[in-house]
Amino acid sequence: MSTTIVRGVCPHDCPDTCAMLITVKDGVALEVRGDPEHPTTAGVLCTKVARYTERTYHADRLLYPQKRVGPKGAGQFVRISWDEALDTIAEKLTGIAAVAPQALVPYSYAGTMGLVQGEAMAQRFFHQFGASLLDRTICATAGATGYKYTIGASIGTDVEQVQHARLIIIWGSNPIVSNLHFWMRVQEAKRNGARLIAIDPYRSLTAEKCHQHIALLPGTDAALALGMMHVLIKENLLDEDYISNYTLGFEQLAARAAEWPPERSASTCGITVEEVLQLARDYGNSCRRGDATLIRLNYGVQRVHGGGMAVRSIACLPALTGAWRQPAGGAMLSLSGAFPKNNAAMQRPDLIAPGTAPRTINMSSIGDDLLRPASAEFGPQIQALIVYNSNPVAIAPDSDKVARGFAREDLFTVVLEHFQTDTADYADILLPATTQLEHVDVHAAYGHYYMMANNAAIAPLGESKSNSEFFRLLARRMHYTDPCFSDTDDKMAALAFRKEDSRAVDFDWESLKRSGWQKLHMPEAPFAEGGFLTPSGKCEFYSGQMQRDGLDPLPDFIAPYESVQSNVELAQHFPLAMISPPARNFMNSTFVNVQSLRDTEGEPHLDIHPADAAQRTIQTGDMVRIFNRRGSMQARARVTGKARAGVVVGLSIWWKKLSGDGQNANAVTSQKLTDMGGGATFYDVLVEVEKVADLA
Ligand SMILES: Nc1nc2c(c(=O)[nH]1)N[C@H]1C(S)=C(S)[C@@H](COP(=O)(O)OP(=O)(O)OC[C@H]3O[C@@H](n4cnc5c(=O)[nH]c(N)nc54)[C@H](O)[C@@H]3O)O[C@H]1N2
Ligand SMILES: Nc1nc2c(c(=O)[nH]1)N[C@H]1C(S)=C(S)[C@@H](COP(=O)(O)OP(=O)(O)OC[C@H]3O[C@@H](n4cnc5c(=O)[nH]c(N)nc54)[C@H](O)[C@@H]3O)O[C@H]1N2
Ligand code: SF4
Ligand SMILES: [Mo]
Repeated sequence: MSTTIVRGVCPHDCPDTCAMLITVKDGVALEVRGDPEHPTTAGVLCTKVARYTERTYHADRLLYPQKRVGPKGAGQFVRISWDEALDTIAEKLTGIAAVAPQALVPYSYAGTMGLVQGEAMAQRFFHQFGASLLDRTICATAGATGYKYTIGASIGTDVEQVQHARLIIIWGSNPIVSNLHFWMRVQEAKRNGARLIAIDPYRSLTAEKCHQHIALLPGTDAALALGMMHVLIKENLLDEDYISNYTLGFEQLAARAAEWPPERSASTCGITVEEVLQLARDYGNSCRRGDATLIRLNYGVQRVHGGGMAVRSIACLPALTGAWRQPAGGAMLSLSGAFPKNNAAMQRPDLIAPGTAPRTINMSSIGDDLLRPASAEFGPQIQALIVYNSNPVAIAPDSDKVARGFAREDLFTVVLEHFQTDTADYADILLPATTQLEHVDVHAAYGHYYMMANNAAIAPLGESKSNSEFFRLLARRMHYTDPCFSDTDDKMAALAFRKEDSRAVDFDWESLKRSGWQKLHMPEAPFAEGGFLTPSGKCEFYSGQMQRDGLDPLPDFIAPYESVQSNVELAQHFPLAMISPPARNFMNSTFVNVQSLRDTEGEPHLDIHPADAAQRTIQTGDMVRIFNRRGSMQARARVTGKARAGVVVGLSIWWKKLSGDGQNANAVTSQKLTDMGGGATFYDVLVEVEKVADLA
């Protein structure tokens, strides 16, 4: 057989959504490459996904259905047939449906970002069943909500403009790790003379390569943005014309900003007054010169109590200075709101029985909810979980509670996976899922404006089945008759975007499959002349909607739940803030089991500032225990100024069972939620660190 090249898409939860070319020979995928023709991929895949064939053909791939034989969590399984697996699940779920359908809960996130293998056939199934709904808050909802109140939708500067920017503020983002193709354009801007400023408690790989690094305390970004506003207003570094035409509530905002002189901002953020002043002046003057001035704010700022307000406060800045006028200026968080997704057709919420309103479970507090008994408020106890595209035992906060919940003997758990993850160890039925090389899918993106098609490159390995095929088969077992349960993956993909929307007017699935990608129709500079998607059509410094939602209608600083300044009592016992952002060679917990990538990361590390280490007589190479009242984990210390004083950094997310003590950073994170959007607060944590005797 000859060699063929198949067009695919990287499925991972990464803004870049790269176009892949898969070389296939005799039914075997030999190699994946970045498509050189795709404008943002530009022929480059990150090191992780360049290893996609190593992951796909990994010796540990799950290849057939299994059922549990040992205790929950021990990971002992025996092979069964698909028929037995489906019969067992259907029988169990039929019993639950008869009593309390909401006792079934889906648990899924973005293991694949595909719209077909994500929430299409799966949601149809859960809606027909009457299962609980899942609020998918684990990553981005706080920031998305804060941005929406201010800008109106997740839309921002087109990444294809970034090379023209003259000043780029990289705010709570580590693009060398998490947004490589944006970084490639930042490099081009830098070669053209752009200045780069990183705002991050950690001297990340990215911060290291910027001209300036402002190392503020975690969870204090809104205070910095308010201090900047104070200076911009006081020194009249504003675009008054832009403000009067395209914004709402400047007077109220100015009154609020007046409360934030640079001294207050600096002391809240743990930085110098000079840093606040200089940042505001650099930003304001750059805009005033008419230089394209871009803020790449990212999810790093919003995994804390005031995460929504942090994003909202930062998102006000480009409207104050008119930075949106330039195509390469403005702000980017997520661009996903530009895609006219047809969720109603894909997910069929109309299948929910009329007159019923299933409850919503927040995925960020699944630990508590799994341990919660039935009550009038909560409804039925959770009796069954179907987990796909996620690894909650490793990635959800307050992991000890999550694991205790998953260990409940009376809980029935189905896990669809590529590998026997920490979560899979708790499954009653463990099912083999296909990878992106083995199924069809259609993708939106959140770091560029292209609709993307993934063709199946190879046949499913072993007896693996796609998520959509599993839910189709289960629907048949449950005797669901709606014709939508027979839709093929191609039929669903063809429904993905609304062609009535001018941005996707020429979307055609068959031609997208052939071409691989197609750009949405978007203006070059989305808000150059206003046109915000808020109720007023303006950038809302003052948000009436927030007031109606019971929130402060103006930007404000909301202190972390856990910090030395905000929780003095707790800080006496646990004086160090801990953050656990992504390690370069992992994708959340995906790829941790790929040997070559794990070898590069080595083992779990904790970066600690020399002053904090000295107080605890910790040296580089010591094994340390990181703990608080929720739990503890061990890691190898690296004494380094990369971590600012008072903050320790444990790059993540390790599989618990592949780290020394069977724990990871989520042993110490909490289930408290953000100020808006119900998001997780992974970077709002106080811990203590001590040296442990190293038996290794
Ligand atoms: N290689 C790799 N790439 C990834 C991922 C991965 O796991 N590995 N994960 C993907 C996913 S799901 C997501 S959501 C994105 C996340 O990627 P980003 O949006 O970039 O967010 P984080 O990685 O959470 O944090 C980015 C930076 O914010 C810093 N930070 C932490 N707390 C604060 C704070 O309070 N304020 C400020 N200013 N900075 C803070 C961290 O030190 C980190 O350097 O990356 C995606 N890309
Ligand atoms: N401490 C700490 N915890 C965090 C974070 C942090 O920064 N620090 N980041 C948080 C963030 S931003 C996020 S987005 C979450 C991510 O958490 P998750 O969404 O759970 O992401 P992954 O850990 O990558 O797990 C995805 C799983 O889906 C599986 N998978 C992939 N494709 C398919 C498929 O087609 N079918 C099926 N059935 N399975 C598939 C993969 O094998 C993998 O095990 O983690 C959060 N947890
Ligand atoms: S993880 Fe991101 S950078 Fe890497 S190939 Fe996928 S989309 Fe591209
Ligand atoms: Mo995420």
